[in-house]
Amino acid sequence: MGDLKLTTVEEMEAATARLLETGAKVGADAWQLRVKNQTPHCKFGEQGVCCRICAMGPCRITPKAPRGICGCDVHGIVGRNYLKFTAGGAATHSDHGREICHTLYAAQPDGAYKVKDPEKLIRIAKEWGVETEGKDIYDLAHEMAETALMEYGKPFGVQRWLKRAPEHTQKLWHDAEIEPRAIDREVATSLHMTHMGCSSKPEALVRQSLRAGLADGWGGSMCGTEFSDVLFGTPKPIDTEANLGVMNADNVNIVVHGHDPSLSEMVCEYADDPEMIAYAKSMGAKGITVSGVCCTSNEVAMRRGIPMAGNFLQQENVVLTGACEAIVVDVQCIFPALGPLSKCFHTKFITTSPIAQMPDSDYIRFDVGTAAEKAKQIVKIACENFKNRKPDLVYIPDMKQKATVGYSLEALVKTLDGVTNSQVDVTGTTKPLIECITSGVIRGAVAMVGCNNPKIRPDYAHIELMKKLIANDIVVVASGCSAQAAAKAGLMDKAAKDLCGAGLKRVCELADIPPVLHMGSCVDISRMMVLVAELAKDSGLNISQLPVVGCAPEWMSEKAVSIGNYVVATGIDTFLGVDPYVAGSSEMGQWLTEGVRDWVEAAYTVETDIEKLVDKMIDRIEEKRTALGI
Ligand code: CUV
Ligand code: SF4
Repeated sequence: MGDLKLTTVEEMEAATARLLETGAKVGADAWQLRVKNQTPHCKFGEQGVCCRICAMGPCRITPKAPRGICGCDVHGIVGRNYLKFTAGGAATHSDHGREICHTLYAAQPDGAYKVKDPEKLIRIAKEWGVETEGKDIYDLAHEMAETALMEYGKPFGVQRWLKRAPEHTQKLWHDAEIEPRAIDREVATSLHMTHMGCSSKPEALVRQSLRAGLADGWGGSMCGTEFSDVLFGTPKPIDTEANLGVMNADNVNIVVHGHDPSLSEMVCEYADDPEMIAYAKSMGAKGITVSGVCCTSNEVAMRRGIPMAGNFLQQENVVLTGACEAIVVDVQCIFPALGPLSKCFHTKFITTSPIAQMPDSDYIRFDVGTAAEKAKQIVKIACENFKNRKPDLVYIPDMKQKATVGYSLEALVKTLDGVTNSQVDVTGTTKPLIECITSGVIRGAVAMVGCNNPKIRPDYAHIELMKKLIANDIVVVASGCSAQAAAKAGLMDKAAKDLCGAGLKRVCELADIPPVLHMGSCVDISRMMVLVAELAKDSGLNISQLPVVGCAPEWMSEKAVSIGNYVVATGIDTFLGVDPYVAGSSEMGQWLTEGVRDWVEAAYTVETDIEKLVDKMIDRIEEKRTALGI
């Protein structure tokens, strides 16, 4: 194992500065400039005290005007805003999950989409009590897809996946009346509650925020993860690379960006096709390089080892390299800035989803029926665009790190089994991990998730927190842009074991894993929920007793708030580095950081000082250990 030299945030910033020079040359702006134009932000908005849900407003709460025209106080306004924010996130993740179910419904043995993990499909079918015996696997896939789609709108009952939680957790949810019913219903109920003249009581708004979050994490997101695995394969450890240096100046560079793997899987498939590679060569390139940005990148990295060009706030950088022939996007977290930016270069900005349409893009509508054809068309366009590159604008920072990714729950259980060499059955258990934690070899675990946000020095919080955690023998599971920050820095290189405390280092060596484990995209935080559920069941503890916390130090999206709500509701203390626009209401603050603990045995901590944030997490983990007497 070679010596590891981490890529520092300073180095990444220097590379960005160099790319911004190219931008200045061609008259492109970038988020760094737009942040300046938007600063200072509106104080009312920041505190969550502006209400514009009816046309008597907008009403802004100040000491002199403590109530809106309808009489709503600041707590009601902040609370409604918080619930609306959550509903937006829950809707988004869940709709992504729904798209995956539709893709599964269209899977055919000779079609573009196939069932790649029939075993997992059968396992879920049995879990759901669907008859599998003697059934054709595609018939079963279609039946399961339809059953899953029903979860979105069924008139009665609660989410099927809830049964995966320990009984204690299920009881807490039931008693707190936060078991999510149909997914769409929780989103609609949230929007109903936040309509003018409905709920203005923080307790009720927070309760529904947790329920809508659970509809996401234990509903729509779980559908997204589980059925993506069925369609595209359950991730296994695989080597890849990360950071802008994965782009190749000699090749046609296609960058996939967004979230839904249905598109990126097909693009990767055709970029690998000998016919397409020959076509790229006929255009003067040496080959085709597909790399990714944001969660769609995580999806294809986990399953195919496709390299990760960057995370959220690096999306403009891929175009600024001047070497991007096409940036192909599906849904979510895509900067509308990519339209005008791509016009400053030869880059084709290709939008594909009716859900994410943007000016200055080429819209190639992608659907399951024509997926193969459209993917091929996209790859061809990129190849043909190679000749339009302006060589004097090309600069790809020489910056990349090795990463081992692909730690689905299934893979993790299998890998960690090697640690104790205990004889466990084929399906495996989390007992080896529990042994490591109880013995103190590993002190605990942190789920690091979420985006970048210019309010926090991008990637810095993710990377610094992770370094400190692993040095303290705390294993990190990561997803989303947090995982990409880790990979870009080098923390997913197995050699990063040398940055760990002695205990975690030993575990990394025995299991041959990096200390920061990539569990996937943001919908894959559902994998983390199943992991803690299994840990609780296998240890006989409640989830809230486990020395495990969640953290989103640089989050920015509505989805992240929905995630935070379901992580807390699952019994995991969650630490945020950015305030979710609730600072304006002491009552909302009280509910989120303390009140919810009575219902779900966990709560939020908001701490914008990164040093303090990490210490608070470590303290919480040690408190939990002490309470267990371990
Ligand atoms: Ni879905 S939600 S910026 S890509 S993690 Fe990345 Fe992850 Fe946030 Fe978006
Ligand atoms: Fe103002 Fe009430 Fe209307 Fe909100 S709902 S804009 S507080 S009048």
